[in-house]
Amino acid sequence: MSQTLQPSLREQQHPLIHQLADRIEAVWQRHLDLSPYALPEDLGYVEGRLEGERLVIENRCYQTPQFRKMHLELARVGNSLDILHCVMFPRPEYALPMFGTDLVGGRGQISAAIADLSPVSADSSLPPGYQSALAALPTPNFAQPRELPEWGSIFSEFCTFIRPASDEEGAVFLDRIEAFLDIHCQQAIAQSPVTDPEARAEILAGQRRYCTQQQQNDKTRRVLEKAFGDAWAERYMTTVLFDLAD
Ligand code: BLA
Repeated sequence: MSQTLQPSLREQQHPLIHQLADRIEAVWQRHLDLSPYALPEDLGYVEGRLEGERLVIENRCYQTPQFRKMHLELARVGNSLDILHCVMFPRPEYALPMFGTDLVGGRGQISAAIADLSPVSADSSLPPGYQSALAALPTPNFAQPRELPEWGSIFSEFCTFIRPASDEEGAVFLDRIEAFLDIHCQQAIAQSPVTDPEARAEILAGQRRYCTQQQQNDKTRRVLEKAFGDAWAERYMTTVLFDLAD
């Protein structure tokens, strides 16, 4: 019997998720020297059940000279929940912020669209090159901005968290995230690695703070716990979604 090729998950997902996934990978390929990054072998493609519905998770992971791990995850629960999650983890020798984005939606509507370049320095400030490039971007006025949860204190002043109110707003959000990524890749490839062990320790501490806060997102945890159980969710959140360099 001939094997049918599975269509990629993104083709079944909300158009905004599909488009953002394509754009993230295009920016990465345009600027960076990508090599594969191996996830724990049982966690590349995962299927579970959530309240009788099928939960599918598809992960793509790369690394580059500047980034320890660049993770793009697409997930779908039955026909009711669509998720895109992406985080770029710089190597601890690079004083770079964390890029992260999460799009969550279902039944034709995206309810949460968030993206940020989050600082890891001890004083929680972005490097000057990021500050000026981000401040020079247009600042769109979205009709439905959303309030950050308490653990969201890790995000920068440029964090964009909205419920897109229309297709036009979705497109504006996509352009802004692509601009974040362009700036991030350009800044990253122009950086020299730090050699001072104290500087490296500060970067690692900042990344640890970021991951510890993100692990407190109960909305993500609950979806994973319901589909896969508490222990699996804990392992997934700490080794795949928000892990730390050794
Ligand atoms: C919100 N994340 C959510 C929500 C769900 C998930 C169901 C609630 C949607 C809503 O309030 O409208 C679920 N997200 C997931 C799951 C995965 C995922 C299951 O990524 C992975 C399998 N989250 C991130 C990153 C950021 C992030 C990188 O993974 C930001 C850079 C943010 N997600 C984020 C925030 C919320 C959210 C701030 C809102 C939380 C709240 O309102 O309490």
